[in-house]
Amino acid sequence: MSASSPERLAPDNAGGLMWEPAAESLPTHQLGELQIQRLRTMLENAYANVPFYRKKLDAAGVKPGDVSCHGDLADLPFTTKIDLRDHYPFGMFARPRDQIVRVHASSGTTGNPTTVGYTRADIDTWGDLIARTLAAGGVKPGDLLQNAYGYGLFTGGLGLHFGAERLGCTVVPISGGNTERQLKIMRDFGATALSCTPSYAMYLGDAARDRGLRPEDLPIRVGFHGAEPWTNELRLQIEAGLGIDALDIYGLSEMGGPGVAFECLCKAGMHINEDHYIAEIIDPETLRPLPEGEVGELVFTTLSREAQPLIRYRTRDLCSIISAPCACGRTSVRMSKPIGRSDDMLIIRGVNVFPSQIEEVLMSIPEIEPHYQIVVDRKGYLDVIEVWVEVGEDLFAETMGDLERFQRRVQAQIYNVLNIQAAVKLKEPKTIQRSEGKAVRVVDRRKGL
Ligand code: DLL
Repeated sequence: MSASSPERLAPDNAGGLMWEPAAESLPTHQLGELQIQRLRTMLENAYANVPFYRKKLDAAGVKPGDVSCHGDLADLPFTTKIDLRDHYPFGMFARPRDQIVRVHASSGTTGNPTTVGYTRADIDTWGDLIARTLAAGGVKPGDLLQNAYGYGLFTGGLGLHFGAERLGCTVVPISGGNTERQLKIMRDFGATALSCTPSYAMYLGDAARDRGLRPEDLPIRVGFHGAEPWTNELRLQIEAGLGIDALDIYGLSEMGGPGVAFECLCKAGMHINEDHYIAEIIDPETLRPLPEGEVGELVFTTLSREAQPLIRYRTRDLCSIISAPCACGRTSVRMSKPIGRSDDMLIIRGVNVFPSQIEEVLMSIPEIEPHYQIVVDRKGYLDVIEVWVEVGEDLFAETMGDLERFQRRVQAQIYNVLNIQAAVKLKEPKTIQRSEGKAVRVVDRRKGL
């Protein structure tokens, strides 16, 4: 793919643009053929270069060449986060290290994070998929994207960044936080597009209002929000607060990051980039594919990733697939907003947190008893997390100052491991409710998600 040239951009039927018009509006039967062709190449890559997949495919009795239609997908083995963790850091790579130009990572289950590798071609493809995402919101060269996703191992910051550069708009790598500066830069530089989590977009809107700024005082026109679940009600509030079209974008580190699916200006579900990912919906209990339109667990198979092909990766996100044609003219199926997860992963301000990670930190501190509770709530539009921990008699007999110091130590330890600011509340011995069955470790008071 060549880099940015405005001629590539063609209008869609919804007021946005298509970055790769031919690919984005490919007739369904051609798309299906392309998927099967790419699936076979991908399976050959996985079979030849990833010992884990060779073993798995041999055990399933499937050779890459056996796959000739979408129905054959069901014969392929699943991949889970645990598989990635077991092959940490680079055991799932299908290319030697001298061809890997970037590594990202996401917080995983207890212990190791999951790593994601990219070849040069993978980075270019990722850039194209993000360029599609931004173009669908009408962004083009001359626009200025204020990228307030976090930069670093998280895929949001650099993912949006490279895609914006590929599209040819101006990108401001401001990263997250520092609201005062965000609002100043937005107005001084004339940002026309914003990318950040939906909760931060809401927060920015409120902060602008508190400073007497009206939506029409802010130059931004469109926002690209994802990395955490959000509702259509929140969309309306973000749109009113900032005076923008707020679009949903979806992705996960294991699939390369954002750029897996995106909304067009019809705002009627997220278009899955089906020429690069095959999506299935399965029943998380029986693992059988579900009929179209039913809510189940989303499973993705990568079609073009060289460095890290993944077969039937279980995202744990629960949603449904919409295959009715979209008015924008794109031919890909869409996914509904994820309505929950089939595991216990919490998403706190865009950061993935497994309760087991918190438990591990707590249990490494001898003064803490094995009784704790994680309370997640929403203050205004931001998630807050409290960790209630029971401490032993000895500690409770200490002075107030000692207790506060201890509390800060636990908070710092949680921050070091999970990168989240949790308020630690120390509880007297035997005050956290005991359970007769499964312990209720997590109390999620956020509504509507
Ligand atoms: O959150 C990638 C991303 C960055 C997506 C920026 C969009 C924008 P992870 O940190 O690996 O990757 O988290 C992936 O976040 O399995 C979902 O549970 C959740 N998630 C991501 N996007 C959405 C969304 C990035 N639009 C996990 N709606 C996924 C709901 C989302 N949940």
